[in-house]
Amino acid sequence: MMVDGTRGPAENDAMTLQLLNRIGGARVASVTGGSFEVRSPTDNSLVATAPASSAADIDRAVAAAKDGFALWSRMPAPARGEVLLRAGRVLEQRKEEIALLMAREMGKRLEEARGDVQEAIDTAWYAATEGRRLFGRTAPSELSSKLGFTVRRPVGVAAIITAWNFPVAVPSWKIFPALVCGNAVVWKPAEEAPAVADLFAAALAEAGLPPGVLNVVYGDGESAGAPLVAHPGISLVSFTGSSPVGRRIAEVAGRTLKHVSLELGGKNPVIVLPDADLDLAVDGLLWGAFGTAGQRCTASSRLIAVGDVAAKLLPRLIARALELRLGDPLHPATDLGPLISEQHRERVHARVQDAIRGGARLLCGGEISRDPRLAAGWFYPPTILETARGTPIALEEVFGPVLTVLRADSLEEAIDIANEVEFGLSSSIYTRDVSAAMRAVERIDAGITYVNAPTIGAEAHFPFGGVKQTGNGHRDGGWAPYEFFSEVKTVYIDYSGRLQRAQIDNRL
Ligand code: UN1
Repeated sequence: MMVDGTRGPAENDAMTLQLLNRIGGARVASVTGGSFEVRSPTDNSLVATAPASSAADIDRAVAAAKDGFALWSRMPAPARGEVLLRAGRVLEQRKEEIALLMAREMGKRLEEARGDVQEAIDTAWYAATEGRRLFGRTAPSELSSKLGFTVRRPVGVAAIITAWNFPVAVPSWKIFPALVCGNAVVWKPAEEAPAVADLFAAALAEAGLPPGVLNVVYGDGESAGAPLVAHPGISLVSFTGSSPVGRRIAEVAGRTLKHVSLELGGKNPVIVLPDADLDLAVDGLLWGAFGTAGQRCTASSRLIAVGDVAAKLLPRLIARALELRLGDPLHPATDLGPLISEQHRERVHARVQDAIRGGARLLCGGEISRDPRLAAGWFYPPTILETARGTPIALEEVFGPVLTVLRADSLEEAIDIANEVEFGLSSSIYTRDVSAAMRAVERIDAGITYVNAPTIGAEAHFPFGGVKQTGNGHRDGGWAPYEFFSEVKTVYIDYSGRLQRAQIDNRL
């Protein structure tokens, strides 16, 4: 592991943002006046203070969203789409500013932060044109002089709760379709990345989104997220985060029959067959496992090496992992920024230590650097472990730069291993054999399968989500969320001028 200079822990008040909730077009402190601090995971400098919101703030935000809904839901969908078009333009102009703040606030490398913002811009273009589609369907009626068709209607106020690891892209996947469909939104961004969320919300306001249509409430899950999900004024909940929290949300929302879309954990496998292009596989594994310091729900966290491929693949992979540089996310030579927090690094490290105690073989990493240039941040080195099937590290999500190596004798066994976790988000296979690739595509239980590409790299116009404990059947991305954020009304128009009875009249 190599090290790049990180900035000292100097605190600069001029760089500290004082955030306020955004409710009904106004920027307001929390009802209690309480706030919390957001510190950079790179150097512990103070990035922002944000309101510590609770149920009273949620009440206000939902009331404002109801007013916003009354106006916004009546605006024609193409006009709503035009606001999203303008939002895309504002995000494009602000791309660098947002990316810089993102890198500072949550520690993602600047290049990746730019990609995060670009994903939101791509989503805005898609959403803008979707305002002119929102297709219904028509079918012939079984009765004469009668027309049947469907239209899509807004649902109401959507609660959107998002994670810190894609603090702009993932909110855009949910907020833009919610808005185009005519819903109003109360958004609780992750407490680890409120400052970048505020820039995102500001872009929408600048684009001309009317007051009350997007309301933003800062705070943690217990104090702000829980009352938001439980609030009777909320009709829809869209959440990206951990599986335990997702289960709680589904339970609470189930009591009042709210619509719920959940995007949860992953333990994403990469199968490498002996015939694979190994240089390509190594490049993909490094990017998939260690990009965003492994803090992606799509991170490649299991390498399943088939047959004799491990002997050639592992030495190359380890040598390249050891070359990766930890450091300041703003420095162009940095490969891995820090983990999000001290507690998270402790959790990641504890899992690695437990795995080693349980018999896993450490191939690289696994130790917190003592380099003074990294002392102020929550850095963790790229770590590769080889372990037996069924061990905790082979089954559970780590959400850090930790790749677990498993061996299989055949493609069939590799697919069985791929499928033996509770999650099913992304997956990948490296091979030159088209039949093997297609067998994997057919048999891997996952929402996404890549062939000869890593498990990360979803594009804005395709559905994104997973099976099993990764979600509840909904998808972000592409055309899928427009189904979730709208409801179908079926319309029958009988212009025969007489009573016509379905299933009874007009029969031969
Ligand atoms: C996530 O990890 O929460 O495909 C989202 C990817 C990104 C999105 C990841 N475009 O990895």
